[in-house]
Amino acid sequence: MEEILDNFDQLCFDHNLITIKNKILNNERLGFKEAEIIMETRDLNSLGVLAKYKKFLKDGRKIYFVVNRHINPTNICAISCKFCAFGKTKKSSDAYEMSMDQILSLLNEELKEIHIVGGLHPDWKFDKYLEIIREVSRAMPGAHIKAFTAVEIDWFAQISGYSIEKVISELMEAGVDALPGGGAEIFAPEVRKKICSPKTTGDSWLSIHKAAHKLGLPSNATILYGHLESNHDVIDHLEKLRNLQDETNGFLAFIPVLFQPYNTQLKYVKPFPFSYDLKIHALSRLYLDNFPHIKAYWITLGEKAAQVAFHYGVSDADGTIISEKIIHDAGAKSEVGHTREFFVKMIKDSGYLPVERDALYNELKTYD
Ligand code: V47
Repeated sequence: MEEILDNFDQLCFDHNLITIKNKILNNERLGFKEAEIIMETRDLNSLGVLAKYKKFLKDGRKIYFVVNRHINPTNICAISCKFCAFGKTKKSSDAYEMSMDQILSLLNEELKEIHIVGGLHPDWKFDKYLEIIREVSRAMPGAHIKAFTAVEIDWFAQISGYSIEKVISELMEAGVDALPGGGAEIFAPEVRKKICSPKTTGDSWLSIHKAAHKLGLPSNATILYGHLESNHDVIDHLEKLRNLQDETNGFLAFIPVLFQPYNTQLKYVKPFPFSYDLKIHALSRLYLDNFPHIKAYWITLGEKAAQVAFHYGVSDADGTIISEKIIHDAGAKSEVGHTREFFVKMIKDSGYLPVERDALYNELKTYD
């Protein structure tokens, strides 16, 4: 594997990256200073080589994907976050609530992962959410259910009076197999206050995932980037996740989510250059050395940019999704879903080996 780095020093024109390369070759952990160098470098290709090297050590040429579907049972939300275009009040003409029949009609035998998240409905009881999980689980014994962000779990604890641990245990009993990574946004309190002040704090998000891991429930983590954050905020976010992962080893994947401004109260935010997306993905791979996977979330990146991100440390392409709403309400330009065949071609066309997986990264099929 070292041969990937054979000519690194000759080709690299940011000499600070050579120090980082030596640390990576010696399997030494990167610190805050090295992360800053990564975020400031102009030698993107050399950075990509380092992230690709780290990815290859873990998975070789494999890029994973899953046949999955997103279900958002309601967009009615008791809180309003400035970055979000999905949440609606009950009175809004765009508000919706899905019936159980509508939810169940979205399922089919092909699905291996069902991702369920939605608004914090002001009238729904915790039992209603449990019932959704029970019914989906009953209808889909061959699929994993990845449901409810830490923000929803915090809400369920408030409306039920249960502890976080009791809420998580009830969800697991109903059929939840993993927690999605949403709601992490950015942990830095000052920026979090500006983009989503009513939301669960960063510390609570972390403690809910810690509780889930302790109860044996794996989860993902995200960062929402491309709004008001600084490089320091990004690195601090990764540092907190790396520390928690050292403690629990419960995270499966990290997902950088690029902010989409349309229809949000942050539409004045100027777009960042594409180099910033690539740096975030490469830094995630290199800094989160204890996370099994980094995802390219093609919904926010766009399909072509996601293919480029495969060369910047990414090992997972998420999946078919079929019908994405949350990010498309905020103007995402990607398709709302894709077929299995699309992923096989997309991954092969980028020079990688497509591996179909389930929600827990068990390998189902390799497409040679
Ligand atoms: O946390 C909302 C994001 C997230 C916007 O765990 C926005 O496998 C960009 O968590 N621009 C939910 N993002 C998505 C999410 C996720 C996605 C894919 C896979 C997994 C996983 C998790 O959606 C929220 C928030 O960060 N979001 N509005 C917006 N305007």
